[in-house]
Amino acid sequence: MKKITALLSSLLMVSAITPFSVSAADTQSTARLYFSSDKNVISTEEAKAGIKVPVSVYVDDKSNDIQSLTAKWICSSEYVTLKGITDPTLETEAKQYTTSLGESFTADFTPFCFSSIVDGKLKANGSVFVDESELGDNGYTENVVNNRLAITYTQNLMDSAGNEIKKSSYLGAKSDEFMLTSFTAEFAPGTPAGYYKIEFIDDAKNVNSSYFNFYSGDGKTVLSDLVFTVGFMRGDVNNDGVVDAIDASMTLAEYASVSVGSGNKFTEIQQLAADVNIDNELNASDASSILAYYAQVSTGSTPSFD
Ligand SMILES: [Ca+2]
Ligand SMILES: [Ca+2]
Repeated sequence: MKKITALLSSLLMVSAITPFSVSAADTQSTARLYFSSDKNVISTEEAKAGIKVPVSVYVDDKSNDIQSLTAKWICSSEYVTLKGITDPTLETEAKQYTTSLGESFTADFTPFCFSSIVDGKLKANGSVFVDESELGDNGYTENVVNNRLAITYTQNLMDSAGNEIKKSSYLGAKSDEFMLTSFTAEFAPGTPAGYYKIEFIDDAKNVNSSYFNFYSGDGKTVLSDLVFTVGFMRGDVNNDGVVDAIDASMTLAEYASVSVGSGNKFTEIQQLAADVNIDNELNASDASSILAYYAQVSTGSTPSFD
């Protein structure tokens, strides 16, 4: 146990430092595509009955430099179906919206971040286009066969001289105040316990990739996948509703026990909950990730296992 405690404290030191590390000033354009879902943990009961989970797609464009973007994503599980992608040009009932800057506007279609407010009204300055092979019935992608969805935007706001207007085309003060699109992840009745991932397709050499075009500089693309858990909470090994140092310690103890041939003591569900890097193995890096996650929670930053 002494050895484990020592290991744990060295892990704690490493993980406590990591969240605070600041990289050198980056002159590159940077942007991150990510999913947002109110619900990432699905209970055994919910999975038994089947459940529809709404998911939104956002872009965090720190450099405010994206000219166009394509986002494509997939879920490879047979238990999950992606459907109902929101078409930004689809007309709905007119509604009143307010941005973080306090500007009010009326929109008769879902506001998305590649928009702007002109004369108090929402104007879409993006367009939706997809590869011919990906076209769905509604002119946007809903490729049910491959369980893959995609959406593409370009900005094309011009001033009176016909020059492209830069850095003015997002709705709101930041790019990720309004979503790019939304869809539904449908979990089939009887979905078993486990991890379920919705992943951005990111093979840059493949035409079916997610990518950004930037106004200037070399763009850096960050794609953050979405992980659902069914029947447990990721990292919560003792199932007390929180992820903390106890979970990390238990994971390390289990790893040590297996390493010295004393056998596996975790239940199947605990094994899943502890395998936070989802590689079907339990080791010190899982314990370290759990601790790092706990450190992020403790410092008030948004925690992430990825
Ligand atoms: Ca716990
Ligand atoms: Ca692992």
